Amino acid sequence: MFTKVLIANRGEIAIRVMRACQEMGIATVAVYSEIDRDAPHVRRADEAYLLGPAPASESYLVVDKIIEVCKESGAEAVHPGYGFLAENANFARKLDEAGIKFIGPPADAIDAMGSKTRARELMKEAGVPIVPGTTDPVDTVEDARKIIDDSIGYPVAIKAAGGGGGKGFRVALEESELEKAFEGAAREGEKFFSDPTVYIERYLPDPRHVEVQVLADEHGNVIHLGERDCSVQRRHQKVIEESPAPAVDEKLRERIGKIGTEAAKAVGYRSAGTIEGLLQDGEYFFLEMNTRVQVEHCVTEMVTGIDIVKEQLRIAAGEKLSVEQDDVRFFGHAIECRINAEDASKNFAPAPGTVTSYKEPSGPGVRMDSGVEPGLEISPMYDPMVAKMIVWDIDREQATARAIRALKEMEVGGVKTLIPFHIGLLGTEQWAKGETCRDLMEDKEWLKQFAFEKPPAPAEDEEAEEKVERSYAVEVSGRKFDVKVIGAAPVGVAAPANGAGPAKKAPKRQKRAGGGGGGGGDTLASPLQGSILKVAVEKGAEVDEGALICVIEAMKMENEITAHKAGKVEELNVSEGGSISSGDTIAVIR
Ligand code: MV4
Repeated sequence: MFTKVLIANRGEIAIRVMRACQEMGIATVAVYSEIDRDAPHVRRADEAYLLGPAPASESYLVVDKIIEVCKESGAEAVHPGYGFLAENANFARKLDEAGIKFIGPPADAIDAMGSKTRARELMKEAGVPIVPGTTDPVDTVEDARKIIDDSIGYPVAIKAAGGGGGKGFRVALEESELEKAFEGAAREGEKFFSDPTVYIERYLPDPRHVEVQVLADEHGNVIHLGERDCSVQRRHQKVIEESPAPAVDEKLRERIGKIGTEAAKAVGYRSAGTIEGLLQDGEYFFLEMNTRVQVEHCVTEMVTGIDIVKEQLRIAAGEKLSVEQDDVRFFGHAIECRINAEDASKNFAPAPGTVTSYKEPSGPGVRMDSGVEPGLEISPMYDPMVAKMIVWDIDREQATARAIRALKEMEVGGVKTLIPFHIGLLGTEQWAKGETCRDLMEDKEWLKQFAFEKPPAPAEDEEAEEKVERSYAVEVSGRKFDVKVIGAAPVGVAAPANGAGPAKKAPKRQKRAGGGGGGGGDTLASPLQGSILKVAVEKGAEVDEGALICVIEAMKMENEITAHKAGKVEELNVSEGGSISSGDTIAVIR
């Protein structure tokens, strides 16, 4: 087994992987972007390294930088999580060339399944049922019209070959809608995957989204862990997933499971993967394969007791699967609710912001996978998922009741989340009957009830305010170290905006002291010694509390210094390129 693994991801999935590593005695290496310096996944790892600026294209997606960190830290393998580089065959190949194990499938399997047309062709050859339609790309609208008239018939789904998960997916119910659908899918394919190629499927009017989890090792063992139903979606993104699927009985489970293992064998698969499909009137059709661990893998873990991430680690290390098909048992029912920072009443619009308070539910049968804590910003730069709540109980009805109970225990302050939506949806008759709930997800009037009057109130955090222990993150040659500074908090000292939790409370403390007539209430002093990289305001400017004043570089780390209060910048003692000592006055704000 590996001794050290790098996790090339952030948030809840990075933490999920680290938990598995820790239980297996594997040391963990985190990577992070500049805005994630103080993120929970960074603190949880044994070591952490800076990748670059906040945009993923400059940090979490930089292949060479991640390989460099592997070499520097001595990590023998990389777990990509989901998203980012998880389905990037080039990344898998480059790791291979560098002698580092990719904890995922072979690059060729990623390629084969990445092209949805090639995947359909391969599956057809392997005898896996696909949604009727083309396996070759369709070049023009005229070609499409002919193919549909000759064989498929309306309605049709036009899908981008490079797509997946609903990106580049359009529907044409009749011929008059074809041109618009074709061009829309091609445009989206070009935008998201640099590939305008599209293919055509018969559009199924009301299918269920049913997928099967597979595991394959390099010793020829391929097993399935049953199915998940992910029919509750918005904008083609899943919001609730469950296992077992309400519409699947034991016989169908066996059939779908076999489709899954056959599909995996057909591409020489290894690691954990998911075969997604549509179920309509008892007929099951292959849709696409996700060659990664998925967000919703947890519901399968809850009903089988098998730790999918640990199996991935074993497989990548060349070991055998820890279970055989006959050992796999399904017990009870699990439901996952994605707690996104979104406003269900506004067409599920992302609602990024700072999480001011955070309380997780607990009690019997509740699992929380999350990467947030109070003070953390849900950045518009990344996925808006705050947490996943997974519950287990003996049957669907009781699991539903447990989910609603747990959702009511949960509190997320500062940002709008899907918590009220989940409570509402799980309480409907449609959900109780095991319907797809598509009518509800598209019902604007019904969704209106989940509007927030105002953003959830920030919580008072008096206890933290009293703390005089301050944690700083320092980076030495790009590697992160946590330094604890213990003592009385100096009055009027600015907190670096990206410093650790308690330090952020400094402005509040300072306000109090100022109120007591202690002077210095207007003075923003430097918390550290360093050089001025950037000055963001001019003398005389009106600033809001928290506005960026300047950036101080210290120990190779950029520290954003923000206004400790709102007001006018009456004095400004910093200039770009200059240096500053700890305690020096940066600005006076009145
Ligand atoms: C379909 C479909 C109907 N016919 N393909 C693709 C991505 C996935 N997220 C949803 N996808 C669909 N593909 C054909 N040929 C309908 C959907 C679909 C869906 C399927 C099952 C349950 C809920 C759904 C919500 C939206 C779209």
